[in-house]
Amino acid sequence: MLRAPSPALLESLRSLLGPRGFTRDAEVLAPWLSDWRSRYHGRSAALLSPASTAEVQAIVARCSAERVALVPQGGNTSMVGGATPDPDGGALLLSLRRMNSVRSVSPEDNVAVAEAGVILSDLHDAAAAAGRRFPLSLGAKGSATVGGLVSTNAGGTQVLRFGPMRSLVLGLEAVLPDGSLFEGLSALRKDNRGYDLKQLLIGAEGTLGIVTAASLKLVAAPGSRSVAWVGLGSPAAALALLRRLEARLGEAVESFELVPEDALALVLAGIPGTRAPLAGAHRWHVLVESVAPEGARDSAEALQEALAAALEEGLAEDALVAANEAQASALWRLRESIAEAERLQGPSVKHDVSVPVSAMPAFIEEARAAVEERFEGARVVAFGHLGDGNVHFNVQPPAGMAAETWLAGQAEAVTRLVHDRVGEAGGSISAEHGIGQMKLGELARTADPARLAALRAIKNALDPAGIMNPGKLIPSL
Ligand code: FAD
Ligand code: 2HG
Ligand code: ZN
Repeated sequence: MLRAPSPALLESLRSLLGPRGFTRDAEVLAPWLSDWRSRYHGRSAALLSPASTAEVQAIVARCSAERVALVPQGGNTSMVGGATPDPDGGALLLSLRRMNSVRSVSPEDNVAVAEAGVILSDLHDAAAAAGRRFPLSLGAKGSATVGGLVSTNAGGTQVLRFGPMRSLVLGLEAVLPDGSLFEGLSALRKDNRGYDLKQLLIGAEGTLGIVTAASLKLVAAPGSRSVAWVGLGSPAAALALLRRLEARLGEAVESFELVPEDALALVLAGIPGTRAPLAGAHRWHVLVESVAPEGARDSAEALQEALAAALEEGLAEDALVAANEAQASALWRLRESIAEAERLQGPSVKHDVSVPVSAMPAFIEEARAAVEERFEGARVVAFGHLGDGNVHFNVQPPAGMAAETWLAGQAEAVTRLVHDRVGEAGGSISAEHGIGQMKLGELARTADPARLAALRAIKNALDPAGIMNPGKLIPSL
């Protein structure tokens, strides 16, 4: 049974952390008590911001002794309410944002060791300064932290080539729910000492412990990179184009992102300074990024040739290869702003789903038709990581209808329909955002009993008192 923090515990944490590490000021707490989309609102008696692993250990040991819950938080960009405490106010909010140093970058080992609070774009900069690259990126890179990325097993726009966080973490340092320290911060590429504990913590959404630092794989910085925007007729044409480009360019193709015309329209209407990349209209678009190693032929020439061949073969309708870095960034901005443009438009029912890559084109078309037929006026915006078999299948209310009313009445049924289709296609209801609090019910409804039993058994073994991020990821019995 969890308990609310006692005045004595709060006082002991205040003196442990000092004024920079402990606050009960409602104004300071407010932005961290709601999620990025403002779908969830919680309360907490205090915000704890430790500056070191030792402080995290002391916090966890004290909270564990008193059975007080902790909600770990990084940049608070979760798409599933994973970092928002419950409204009952019983849990303390534990921010890792002050633990933001890149402890080391080793170009020889191709490894960076970064604390949990390091912001992704700062990690990119630190790797670049050493002539290396951390090959994971996403639209929230200016706020999302290493701890949050590890704990959600984040994906993003380079999974096609490098995999999600799970393939990029070599080691972790983490405070376990009893306050003990898991010192797994190695740079080893091989380590077979039984169960891989770091892999349990990756994607655990803060339910098994607090990640305090990670050793992360780096790769060589590319000699050149090229970005193209392509207009085409269907998701099936997009997938055919991807396979064609891979045949010609091989592993040089690092990103392949699908953008429907309605998502592009949302961005152009809502995000200042954006403009349409192609002259004509196209039902679907993709953003392609390809690279070339140092000393090799410039990636733009090879991409240009491959796209010219695809245009001739009728796989694409139009294509533009960015002429310079500014144009490349402008194209990426169009893709990375979709989530923000959608948020500005109003609430939608979000689904972050994966199916086998080959099944994705049919899934998009058929699930869209099914939603639009059953929920009159509903608008589907399906975009994202086509090459990974993962799209964000988001459904907006009918134009002119009060969003909150529509959501309260229809959201659950829309989600069931979409997730049932995902199940029929052999897919997953969470490709990269996690379960958080948003998908607890759907995980319980759709997962097989063995999966749920194993999740609960692991949780009980490592966190028997249930103090780590309660109400997230693990459906209760
Ligand atoms: P938070 O939101 O603070 O936390 C996320 C979860 O991790 C919570 O459950 C929290 O309790 C836990 N947690 C945080 N820090 C720790 C820690 N140190 N130890 C233990 N648990 C911890 N995701 C993708 O996968 N791909 C995308 O392309 C993508 N694009 C996005 C674009 C935008 C604009 C936004 C807003 C989000 C996007 N996301 C994407 C969501 C993604 O999950 C987050 O951006 C990121 O992984 C979370 O990092 P964060 O530091 O904000 O974590
Ligand atoms: C992306 O790929 C993010 O842009 C956000 O994962 C997806 O807003 C979404 O649904
Ligand atoms: Zn995504």
